[in-house]
Amino acid sequence: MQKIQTSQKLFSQAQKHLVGGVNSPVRAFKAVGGNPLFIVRAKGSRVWDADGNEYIDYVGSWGPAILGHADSFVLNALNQVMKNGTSFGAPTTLEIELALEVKKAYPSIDLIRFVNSGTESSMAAIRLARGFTAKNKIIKFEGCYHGHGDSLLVKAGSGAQTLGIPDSAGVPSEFAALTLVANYNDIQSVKNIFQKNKNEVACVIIEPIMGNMGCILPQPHFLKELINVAHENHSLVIFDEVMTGFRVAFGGAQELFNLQADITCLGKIIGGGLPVGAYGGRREIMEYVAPLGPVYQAGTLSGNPLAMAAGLVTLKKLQEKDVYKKLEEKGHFLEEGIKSAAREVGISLQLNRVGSMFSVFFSDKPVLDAAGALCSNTKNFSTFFHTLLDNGIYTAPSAFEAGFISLAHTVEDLEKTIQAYKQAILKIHE
Ligand code: HOZ
Repeated sequence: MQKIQTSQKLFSQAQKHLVGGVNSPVRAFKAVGGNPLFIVRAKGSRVWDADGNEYIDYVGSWGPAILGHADSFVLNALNQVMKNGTSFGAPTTLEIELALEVKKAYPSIDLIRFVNSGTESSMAAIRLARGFTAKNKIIKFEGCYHGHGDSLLVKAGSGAQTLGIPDSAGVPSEFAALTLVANYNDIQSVKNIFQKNKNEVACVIIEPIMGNMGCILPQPHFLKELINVAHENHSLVIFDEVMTGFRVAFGGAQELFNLQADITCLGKIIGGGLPVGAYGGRREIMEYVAPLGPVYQAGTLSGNPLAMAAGLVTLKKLQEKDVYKKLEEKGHFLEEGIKSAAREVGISLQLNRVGSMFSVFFSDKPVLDAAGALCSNTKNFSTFFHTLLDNGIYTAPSAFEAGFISLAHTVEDLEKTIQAYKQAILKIHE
């Protein structure tokens, strides 16, 4: 076991001043036991904690670090831009440049609005859908997580699921009643809701590939049928691509499955590691947003030059030759290695993966929805997680989060990771 006394001391101090010692609950090690590691430095595929331990990182800042940490092109761009000031609260050319790159990737987006986080983007997208359709109800899917907006903390995944509060206290029941919950990969559940709520549903919001209940893939035709059903009912479809945007393909899940959402939420990668979110869609919908239309949404730091610059460089680098092919190769190598380690140990697991985004579920059945993820064996997850950590592998402290591979992960990193997974699998089956 590695020494973590400094992290422990820092966590004791942090708990005196910060709620639970952390600024986002999923960072706490509550579900796995022990204390969170304090990270002092990150470069490429690695992070280092306050005690000097080095880890191969699959959290990747929960998704943004697709180029690897502290990428030199991103750092150079930030250095240049910050010399001219960090925030003006006024338009800059960088916003136009980043908008153009995003539109290149997403043909479904005519107009875009940059915000500061994925949460902001989904909150605004819901308000826009309600404003545009003049309807109040929304449909979401069990286990999907779209940030911590009131309407969306209903049967939510990610930290809310990990900590056992998928329906948060503090959300008025009157709000929650407007959120109707369907089952992912179950089109009939969506049809039933529309049937019972005729002309009342403003939109369906979905992570087209789930990433907040672990990584769960859509069945063939599910998303296409979802769009058809929603449109037949005069409802909008919001794809929350905060995680999948620029991750599973340059144009996210929409490129991968050749689909177009009415509104798309983005975040994580488009900020290159700085706080950013965005929502965009067809012109006639986006023209409902102020100052063009009656749906109000604003932000002092929205589109600030540092975040725009980091995002711009990141998106430019992602357009270099074979980037997504390389990510797929790395993902495939890791997947095959972990599966073969599991076979050697003689246990069943499901490895769900799209390109560089993956999850392992200890189940002998395919995991296709939140119920499937919850049925997987999470009893020994804590032991599994800590064995990975002891072997130098940093993953999310939750059985319900995806792992992310970056362009900086080397074959040696992946080989070491496979060995660590083998140790962890052995440990929980001793
Ligand atoms: N969407 C991320 C987790 N799936 C956010 C991380 C956090 O909640 O801090």
